[in-house]
Amino acid sequence: MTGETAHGLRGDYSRMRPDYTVEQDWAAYPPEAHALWRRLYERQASLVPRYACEEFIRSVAAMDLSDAIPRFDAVNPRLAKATGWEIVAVPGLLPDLAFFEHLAHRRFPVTVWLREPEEFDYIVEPDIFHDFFGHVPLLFDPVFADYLQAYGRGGVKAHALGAIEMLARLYWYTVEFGLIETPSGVRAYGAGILSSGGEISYSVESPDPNRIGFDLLRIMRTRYKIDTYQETYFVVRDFRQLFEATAPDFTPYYEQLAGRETHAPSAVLAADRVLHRGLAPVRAA
Ligand code: HBI
Ligand code: FE
Repeated sequence: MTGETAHGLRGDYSRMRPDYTVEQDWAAYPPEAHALWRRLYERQASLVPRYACEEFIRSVAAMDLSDAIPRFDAVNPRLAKATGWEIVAVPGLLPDLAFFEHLAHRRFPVTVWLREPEEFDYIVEPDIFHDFFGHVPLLFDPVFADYLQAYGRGGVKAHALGAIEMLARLYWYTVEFGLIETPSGVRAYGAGILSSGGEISYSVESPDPNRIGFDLLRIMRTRYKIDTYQETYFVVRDFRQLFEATAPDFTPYYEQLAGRETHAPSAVLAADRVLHRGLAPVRAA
């Protein structure tokens, strides 16, 4: 994703506005798309109570997403009331800066198209199931919602400083693949995990991957893989820890990290707070 433009991506970018938004055109989804959504929803909903954090579980239950592809205009008034966030419809992946500008203004871009039935278990680009089911529920949590806006503001700044790569790693290991400590053990809050049929249980209970305490600078130096389950997950104590980590200006961090070597996705370091050391941290999805 990093540094790419919208060129060559799946989705119809021909009718978008300058800020990359489009109309959702809910009436145009065929019945088969709603049927596929129901199957995707059913599988994930059966896993969420065991593996997701409490905030996510509560939100999903309140949203009632079981019947059909959700309408953005139906959820937006409730979201606005809860946290002041809004969902905007987009054709697919956005250039980094356009994406960050939306987050910085409390707008979450959600892709309008749904995957094909053959992609039930795995999809490379984010579709409406990943974006909506995975990301939207936590926008109802006030602290997480503030974190995501702070991330967007940081992204706009990082873009100007040429430091997107470090910030993209933070997004990856928190918003997409983050774990959180809870009274019932480690649970998932990352959208990439929560929208995946296989990685949701793998991330939380498999002995294979590392689970390491959240450390901002450590994460910004850690590479990631986009085509396998993660070899390492970073675990936050709560969403406040995330929000507070993003409060300072990152500019000195980027200077400090510039030119230093990066860590492999599977690395465990002497300074890590290791919650679980992976037994087999390399494995195909
Ligand atoms: N666009 N629609 C969409 N969704 C994303 O999650 C996304 C994006 N563009 C860029 C991007 N993510 C990442 O490169 C940044 O978060 C780093
Ligand atoms: Fe995502």
